[in-house]
Amino acid sequence: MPAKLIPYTFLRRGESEMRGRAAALLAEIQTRRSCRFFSDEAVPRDLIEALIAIAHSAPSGANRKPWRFVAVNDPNLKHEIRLAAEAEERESYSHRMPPEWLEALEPLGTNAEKPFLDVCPWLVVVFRIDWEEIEGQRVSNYYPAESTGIAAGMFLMACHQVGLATLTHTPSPMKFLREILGRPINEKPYLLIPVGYPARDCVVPDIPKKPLSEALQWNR
Ligand code: IYR
Repeated sequence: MPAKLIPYTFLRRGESEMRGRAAALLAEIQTRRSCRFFSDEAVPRDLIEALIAIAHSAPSGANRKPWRFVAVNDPNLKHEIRLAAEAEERESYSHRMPPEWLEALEPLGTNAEKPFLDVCPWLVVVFRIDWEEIEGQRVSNYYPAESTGIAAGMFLMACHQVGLATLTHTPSPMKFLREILGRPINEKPYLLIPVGYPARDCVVPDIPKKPLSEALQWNR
C-alpha cells in the first residue's frame, strides 16, 4: 500500500545565497585529503554517533538502508584489525597486485604497514547488506552497493565538515572484518574508515588532481 503523503519541508533559498553556500562548500571540501598519519587524540563517541546518523540519512534502494556501521575504539580490537589487515596487505603488495596496480599506487607511497589502524581513535567499518532475513524469509535489498557508497560518501563529507580527517581504506580481501567484528554472513565488508585528527607532522602526497573539465560534460 502506498504510504500517506505529507508536505515536504524544504527551505527555499535565493540564488545569491545558494552561490555563496556552493562556493564556501567547494572551498572547504577541496581541502579534504586522505589521511594516513593520525594523532591518537580521542574523538568523543557522541560526535561519531552524530556523523553516522548523518550517513544513515542517505537515500537507498526501496528505502531499505542496506548498511551497517560498526564503530570501533577498543584498542585490542583495533590491534586485531591491524594485524589481519597487514597480513592481507603483505600478500597483496608482494604478489596479488599486478605491476600496473603497484605502479598506479607508487605516487601515494602506500605499503603493507598500517600503523594508523592502532593509532587512530576510531575505525568505522562499513558493511553492505545484500539480503536480510525477515520473519524467516530471505528478502533482497536493492542497489546495496550504490546505496552504501552514497551513505559512506555522506559520512566522509560530514567528517570533513565537522573537522575530522578520514581515510577510505580497503584492505583486500576484507572478510576478516566480518569475523573479527562478529557480524553475520549477510554483512559484506565495504569500506574501513579511520576517523580522527591528523598527526601534528602529518604529510600528504603532492599529487595533481584531475581537472573538473575532464569529469563534467554539458549535454552532448
Ligand atoms: N588496499 C591497499 C592498496 C591500495 C589500493 C588503492 I585503489 C589505493 O587508492 C590505495 C591503496 C592499501 O590500503 O594499501
